Amino acid sequence: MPTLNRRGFLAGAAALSTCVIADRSWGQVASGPFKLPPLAYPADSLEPHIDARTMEIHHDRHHAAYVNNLNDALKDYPDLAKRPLRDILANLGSVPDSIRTKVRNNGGGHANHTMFWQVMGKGGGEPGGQLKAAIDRDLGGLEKLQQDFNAAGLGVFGSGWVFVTAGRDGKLALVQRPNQDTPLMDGQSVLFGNDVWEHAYYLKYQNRRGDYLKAWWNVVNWQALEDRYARALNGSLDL
Ligand code: MN3
Repeated sequence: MPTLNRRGFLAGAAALSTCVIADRSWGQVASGPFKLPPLAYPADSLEPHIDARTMEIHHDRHHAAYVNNLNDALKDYPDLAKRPLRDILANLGSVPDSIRTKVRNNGGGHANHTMFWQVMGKGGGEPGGQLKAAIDRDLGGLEKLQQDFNAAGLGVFGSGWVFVTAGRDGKLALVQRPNQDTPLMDGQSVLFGNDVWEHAYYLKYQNRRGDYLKAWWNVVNWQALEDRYARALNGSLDL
């Protein structure tokens, strides 16, 4: 066993306790009773591409409603409510008929928005490392990805999402989903996605969804995406 000096021990213990706290708070996001995760940055951080008012309403009201409705759907099913959300969504067939649609819509909404806040931030820059290599290999490079992703977002009729999924083998794929559906429902991992519900952009962009889709790339947090990609590869990426 390696000998640790006191400083090494304290640093290790501090790292461990930070880890436990992070895991505990993540547990309340990712398994029930579900909690609304706070935004990790001020609501005006994504200005001018996404305005603060849109972020406040989107997070504090829309996402909060998905969380509340999900907990409400599960209130009479304590065993189900304790399961990780990822597990529930990947096995919607085992959710009782009477609550399945409510769990699909609101569980999907909670998972999608939890991901969404994480993949944004004071953006800029470009993908690097393994992620850049995967984008070049599977999606034809960043420029082609952005074109195809924006076209897919424009092509969602009504409300929905456009996602890039990551397989355990690292392979990336572009997919659309209606409503609050998510590739998690097909057992896939979501690297990132953009919300093309009108509530995500209407205050600033009105009906110009294409302008919103283009502007959104300015707030993509590439470092967060690289971290998510590393977790997808080692099987620890959750929502
Ligand atoms: Mn939304």
